[in-house]
Amino acid sequence: MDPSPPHLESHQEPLTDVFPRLGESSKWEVTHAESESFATAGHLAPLELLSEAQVDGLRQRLSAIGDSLGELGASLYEIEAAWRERPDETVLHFLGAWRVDELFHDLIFHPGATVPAAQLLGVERLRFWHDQVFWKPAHHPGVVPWHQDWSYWSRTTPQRHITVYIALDDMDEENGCLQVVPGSHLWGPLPAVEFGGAMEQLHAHLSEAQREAFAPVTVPLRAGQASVHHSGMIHGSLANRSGRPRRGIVLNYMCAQTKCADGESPLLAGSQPIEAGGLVEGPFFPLVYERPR
Ligand SMILES: O=C(O)CCC(=O)C(=O)O
Repeated sequence: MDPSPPHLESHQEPLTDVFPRLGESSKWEVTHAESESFATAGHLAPLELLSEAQVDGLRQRLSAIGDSLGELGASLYEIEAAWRERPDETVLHFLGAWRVDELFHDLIFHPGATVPAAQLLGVERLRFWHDQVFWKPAHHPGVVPWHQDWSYWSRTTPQRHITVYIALDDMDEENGCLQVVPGSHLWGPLPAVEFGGAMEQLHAHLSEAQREAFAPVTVPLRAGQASVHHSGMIHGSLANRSGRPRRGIVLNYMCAQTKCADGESPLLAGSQPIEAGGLVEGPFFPLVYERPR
C-alpha cells in the first residue's frame, strides 16, 4: 500500500470503470413485493451486486489494506479498539476504507446498492454516511453482538438511514453469516452495546415481549451478493467455525437532508466539524444518488 494514502473523499464521483454507472435506474430497483417485504421484516436479501472479477478485486484490495492497517490508522475513521487489544478474540472491524482505496471508494456509488437503498428509504436523494469492514478469519471465535445500527448514529437526525451488506465470501451458518431478527426494526431505539463484548448484551434492554419475539434468522449469501437492513433492525453474527474467511463490506447511507444533532465534535474522525442543526454534507458525505426526474 502507498505509504502516504490518498484522501479519496476529495473525489465525489467514481474514479474507475470497475462498477456499473446508474444508466436506467429502474434496472436496479427492487420489486413492489420486495419493498413490502422490507417494510414488514426490516430486511431484504439477496441482491445480486458484484461479479466474480469485482469480488476478486475487492478481496485483493482488502488484503492490502489489512496488511497496512498500522500505517493507515489515521486515514481510516476508526479501527475497533477491542480488536487492537484482543485480535484473537474480536472480529476485525474498521471504518473508512473508501478514503484509502479506489475500488472501495467507487463501490459506494454502485447503483445496485444506491438505487435499492434510496427506494427502500423512500428518498429522492441519497447521501453516503460511512463504510465498514467486518472480517472474520478462518476458525475465529469473534462474534458481532446483537445490536441496532441506529444506536451508534444518534448524533445525526432524523433516523433515516439504511445499510447495504456485501459478502466478499460465501457466507453461511458455519462461517458466522449475518443474522437478523425480522420485525425488530419496529421495536424502537435500544442502547448501544460494546462491540468486543458478549453476544447477548442487548437482551438486558429488551422487554419481556421483545425477548419472546426474539427469533433470529440466518442470512446466507454468496460472494458478490448483498442484503439490506433497516437502521433499527437487530442483527449480529456468531463465530467463524469454518476453515474459510468471512469478509463483509458494509455501506451505510442516509437521507440527503440528514442534520448533525449536536455539533460537539466531528461526526467521523478526520471529517470537518458540523454545527448543531447543520446539514451533514461536504466531501466526507457525498451525494451518491439522485432520482432522475
Ligand atoms: O458482519 C457482521 O456480522 C455484522 C455486520 C453489521 O453489524 C452491519 O452490517 O451493520
